Amino acid sequence: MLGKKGFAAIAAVGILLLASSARAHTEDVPFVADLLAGRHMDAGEVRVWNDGDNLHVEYRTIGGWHLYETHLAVATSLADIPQRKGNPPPGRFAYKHEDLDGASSDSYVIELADLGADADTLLYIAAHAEVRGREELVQNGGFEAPVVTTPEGWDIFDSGTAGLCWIVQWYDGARNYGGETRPEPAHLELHSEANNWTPYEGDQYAELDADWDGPSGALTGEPASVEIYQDLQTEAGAVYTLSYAFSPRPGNADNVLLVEWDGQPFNQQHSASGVGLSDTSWTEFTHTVTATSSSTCLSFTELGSADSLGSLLDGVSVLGVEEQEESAWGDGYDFPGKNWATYITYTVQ
Ligand SMILES: [Ca+2]
Ligand SMILES: [Ca+2]
Ligand SMILES: [Ca+2]
Repeated sequence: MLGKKGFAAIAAVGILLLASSARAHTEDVPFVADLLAGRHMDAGEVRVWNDGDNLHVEYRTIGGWHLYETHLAVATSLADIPQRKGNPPPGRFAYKHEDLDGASSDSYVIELADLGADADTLLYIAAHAEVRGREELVQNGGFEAPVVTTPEGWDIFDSGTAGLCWIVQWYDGARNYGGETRPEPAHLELHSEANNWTPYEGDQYAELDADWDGPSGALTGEPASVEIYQDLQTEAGAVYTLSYAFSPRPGNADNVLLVEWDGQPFNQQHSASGVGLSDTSWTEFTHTVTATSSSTCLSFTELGSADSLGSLLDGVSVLGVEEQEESAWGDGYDFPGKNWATYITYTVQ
């Protein structure tokens, strides 16, 4: 049972939440909601902010998604967003742009006075878009998560770490080395600014001959080659574009990367020496692959000698070949009807 202290704590949390939701949003630091296509695909974002006179709503797409139409409803109560039995028909929204022809952004500027809104007014915003794009099947293909924070610019992460998304298994090599036993679960090694080497994309990439004890550990040269994989949701018979970037580790002679897509016979090996390199040397590979079932395992394995130094991998992507047409909504709260449309709430500052 909650005592007085419990209620006081809840009240304090409520005040904190109100305070944070009322934090000033600007064009540089807008309120941001995901733009979800077909309910679950991340197609971009909806950004909301206001100046003294106007509400600004901006759609932005990412990753090969494009805008064809946008429809926007803004009201001071949920009931004032057009709905039929709790289903919002975008065609009846007050604001619309229907000739966007594949744009990657679209903006609305609406006078706050027209909305009957001033400071502290809570607005209900239904941001809908018709988009076309290709779904990305790989999660964390750029190895941007988890973020490396060590001063050495590299770190190891257990298979199963939140955000890592890849399953990691040790590959080959001894279970004992230097008086130590190989740790479980296996680790994936991520680099951010290690040795000032350049990622293929973003800020981080992976090394597939990893490490047992991390940047503060005493072991060097331990056998730490890994296989990493994801089981992708595919469609039997569907064709996909698989791409990734490989670099030898600078200074390391023996880097051998095996790529396997189990939906069809596919087995690709890349090897290169990093001797003489002072920075990464990325090569992007692109293959057309076919799925044979509803689940396809995509895996990358270090086949070089297991000694903590090996292949570097970044920019892993699997895209559907065909563009899909989808409805998309700024992700927030569900409308009451039997639909997956969502609305955002935003407090005017
Ligand atoms: Ca990356
Ligand atoms: Ca080590
Ligand atoms: Ca190696």
